[in-house]
Amino acid sequence: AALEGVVEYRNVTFAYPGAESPVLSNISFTARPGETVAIIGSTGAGKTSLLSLLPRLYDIAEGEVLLDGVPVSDLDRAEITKRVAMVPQRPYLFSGTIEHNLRFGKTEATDQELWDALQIAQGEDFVRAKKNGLNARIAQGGTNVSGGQRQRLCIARALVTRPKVYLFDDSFSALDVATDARLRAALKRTTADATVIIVAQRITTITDADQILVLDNGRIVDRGTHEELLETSPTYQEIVES
Ligand code: DGT
Ligand code: MG
Repeated sequence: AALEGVVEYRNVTFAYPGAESPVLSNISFTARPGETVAIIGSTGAGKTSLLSLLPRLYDIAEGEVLLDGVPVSDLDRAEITKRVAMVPQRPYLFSGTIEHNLRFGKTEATDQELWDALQIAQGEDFVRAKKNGLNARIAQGGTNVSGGQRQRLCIARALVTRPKVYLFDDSFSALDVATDARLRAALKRTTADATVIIVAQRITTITDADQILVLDNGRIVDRGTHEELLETSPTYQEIVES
């Protein structure tokens, strides 16, 4: 049971290179396979920074980020990427075909696997509607697809890599409520055995998370399930009401 995708942050404090004060202070939580941990908090709270420490986009000064019990600082990025897929807040597409964009980092996937990923990501219909399907061209930066389509292609790209850990950074915000709900229902089936960490703006996206971390100014100020936080967390109540 060595490589299952257990994520643990242990007393993590992090400052950007050259910055004076930390953007994250004393962050501790564990996310296990089969669980969804959601992170919520106002803009600038440190949600993206927190996620970025797992794929080692930055190294930390204090505390530990562990993947299956091993500090990520002892793993190389390629090794982490095999197990962890991050859908970034500003999903990036590069110039090339849709197939090209979906296979990024996973050349051995079959076409059927690409279509399966698109189906889960609610991207199948718009790709089928294109004359060239998977061979349709994407312009540099994905400027010829909508923001929501871009998000769905980037979610499909993550699914193609079949990771143990999924990091979704506000990945559902450009979707309408109905598409968001369909996508998450499909994701839930597919990622049932994976570890899922979701940053979200919309409360409905995270009400069924196993644990919600309320992040404020770089600190976890409250944690619990949706029901628990409604009872105990004024900060969470404020977010729910906003
Ligand atoms: P969002 O996406 O607007 O909801 O905000 P968060 O919660 O994702 O916040 P985050 O992690 O992007 O930013 C937290 C703080 O860190 C904020 O004061 C801006 C700062 N920050 C973010 N990225 C960088 C960076 O690349 N360099 C430096 N020096 N500071 C950064
Ligand atoms: Mg962010």
